[in-house]
Amino acid sequence: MSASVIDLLATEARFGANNYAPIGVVLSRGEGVWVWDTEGNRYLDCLSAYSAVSQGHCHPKILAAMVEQAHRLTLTSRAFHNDQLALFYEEIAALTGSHKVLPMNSGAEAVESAIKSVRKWGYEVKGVPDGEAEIIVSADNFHGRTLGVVGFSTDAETRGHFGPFAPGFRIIPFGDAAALEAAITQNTVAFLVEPIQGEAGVIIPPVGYFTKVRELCTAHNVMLVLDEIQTGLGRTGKLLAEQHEGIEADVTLLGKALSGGFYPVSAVLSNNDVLGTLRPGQHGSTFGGNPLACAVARAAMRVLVEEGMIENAAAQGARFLEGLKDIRANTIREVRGRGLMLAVELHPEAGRARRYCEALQGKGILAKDTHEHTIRIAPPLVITSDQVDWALEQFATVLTQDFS
Ligand code: IF1
Repeated sequence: MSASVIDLLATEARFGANNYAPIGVVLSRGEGVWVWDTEGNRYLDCLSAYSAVSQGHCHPKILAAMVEQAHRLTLTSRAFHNDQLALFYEEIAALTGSHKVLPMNSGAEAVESAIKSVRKWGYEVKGVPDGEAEIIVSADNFHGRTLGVVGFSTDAETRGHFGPFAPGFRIIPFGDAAALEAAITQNTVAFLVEPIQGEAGVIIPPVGYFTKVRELCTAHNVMLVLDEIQTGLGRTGKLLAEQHEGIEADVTLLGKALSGGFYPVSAVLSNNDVLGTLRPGQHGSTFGGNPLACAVARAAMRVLVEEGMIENAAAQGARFLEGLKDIRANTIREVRGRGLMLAVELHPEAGRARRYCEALQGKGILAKDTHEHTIRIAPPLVITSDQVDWALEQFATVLTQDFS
């Protein structure tokens, strides 16, 4: 590392809150699946900013939409109308088959907004006694970092010493429909769940789970809220991960790739009257639905569809998964994934996943460990077969080493 890079790292350490432990690479440029560090080394990005850069780094059409809009109008607040919001609503509703849209900024804000909305729906439509609404969530969930959200996390690191927390949440095991049925009461307003658990290590529920979940939610008038912030917009090889089981959520949460990584844009989408319960003054955000966000999101959705990225995610994801399964290495415990949301779980004796990610960096690949023994792989959806094959060669080399 050059002196200037060491200076940057020292300055970060000196002034920054120490809430991250990044891999030791300082990035300064990106294009498509590639990123470059300050010394000009090129890497294949196998994280895509946790799936936010699904359309590839600095996609030229999203960039053009952002620059054009930034020259015209960036922020009006919702005290006035702007000429982009209606078009954003129309296009996201058409794309996802939703009826109502609530624009926010971060993923966690979309989750908070959904919690508020389903509680309100519970009191005003379902008839739950005021203050009694219950929301069911899954163990090992990850829905963001805000106080409301970490309050129902089961991860000690995520929630430790941040309490006291809001009541009204029940936790059940992920992938267990009988547990859902047992947890539902007359006061249950919603089941909030990720279609595939990301942070937990790309955990795919048993086949048929969501079909059963849908049936139970319908039977008990419970809103099914799918957090598709990570799985949505093509990441799993379908527009929405719910399509793998042929179901429809009542409320869908999108974020991350909704802006192609240019700008924080999130949305709550609802298929029924959940968002219809919100009245003026009851919810909002200074930046939510601003013209710059809307213009960026419109372009991000357009290129995803027009450039065949969803189909490519399905095809390249299958290729990547097969290739990973073909690697004969006794470091590997399990390989799993759907579309381009993949993970390699290492045997505990193989050593920490972090060490393998650092070795991958040496081979020109940036990937991120999660939970000690899992390497998460989520490249931009524009990755080509040749790039997948090249990545697989690097993974094969690194995974056959022993860092225990
Ligand atoms: C970080 C993980 C990914 C999410 C789901 C809501 C949010 C996220 C399903 C909140 C955010 C992130 C945030 C990022 C790490 C990351 C992550 F490792 F924690 F699990 F992507 F895999 N719902 N996920 O995955 O969205 O408020 O961040 O916009 O650094 O904390 P946000």
